[in-house]
Amino acid sequence: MKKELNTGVKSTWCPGCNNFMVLAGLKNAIAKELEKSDKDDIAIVTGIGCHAKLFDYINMNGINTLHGRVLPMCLGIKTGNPNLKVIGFSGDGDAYAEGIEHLIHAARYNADVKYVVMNNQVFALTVGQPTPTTKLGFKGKTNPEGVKLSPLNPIRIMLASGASFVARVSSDVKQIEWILEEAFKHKGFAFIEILQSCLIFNNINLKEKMYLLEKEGHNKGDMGSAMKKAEEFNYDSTDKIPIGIFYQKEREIFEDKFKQLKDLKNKGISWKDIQR
Ligand SMILES: Cc1ncc(C[n+]2csc(CCOP(=O)(O)OP(=O)(O)O)c2C)c(N)n1
Repeated sequence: MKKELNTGVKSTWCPGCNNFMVLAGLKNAIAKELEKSDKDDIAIVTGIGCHAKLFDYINMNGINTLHGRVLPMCLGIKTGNPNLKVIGFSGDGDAYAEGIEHLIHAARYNADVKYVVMNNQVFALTVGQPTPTTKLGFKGKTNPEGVKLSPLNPIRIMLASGASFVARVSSDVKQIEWILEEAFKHKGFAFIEILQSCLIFNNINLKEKMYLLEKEGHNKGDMGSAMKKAEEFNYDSTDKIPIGIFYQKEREIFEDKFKQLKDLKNKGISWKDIQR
């Protein structure tokens, strides 16, 4: 099953890049999903950046789209065929700079789309400019005085925007596999942030500051507690970093609000029918 997912394309990620962990976790999760679903009934979308090369290294249908436009593309695929399982991948620049407006509305719409942000806290492919989640003081060639603006807290933004599943994990293969499985089980928009480092432009070890929300008895059905947990880490590496599921509560999905989409869904249309 897993072999089917290989493309044989030579990777241009740096040796040891955390993106390899994401690819491995994704392949494991997809291989499990393929025990229940047909490969042609899953679509992936990536944006522009190092993360986006994922598209070349996994043999699946989908679209490698424009910078910041992963979510509109996911929503387009979903409304074209609501029976497809749709997973989008962005970098933090892609998601929180170029794509931030789409992110807020995607959470509000609550279509059954899974969205993964590979957050290395830097624009990596364009060699190290700060993104909206780069920590204060971070210095690079384009900002020699260091970042002066406080980072966004995307977990809080997602909670406030109505996302029905909000999670963060580290770039650990097992964690990624686990959270993707949980997200597939969830009916609605699932936001997952993978907090990782960029070995070249932002090489920081955040793992030792991380702790699992589940182990601390966090109630993921409670918005107030989720907000409090989200505030513990404001993208400054001095903080404690909660990982796991902050919030999960199912509510009516976008596709069920419109008769046309409901009818398409009930028809059980598959990718193969569209190709004919
Ligand atoms: C509209 C637009 N603006 C800027 C760029 C230039 N650009 C290409 S890749 C990139 C950085 C991507 O960073 P991020 O989304 O964080 O992904 P990473 O490379 O870190 O995985 C930028 C700014 C672009 N291609 N399109």
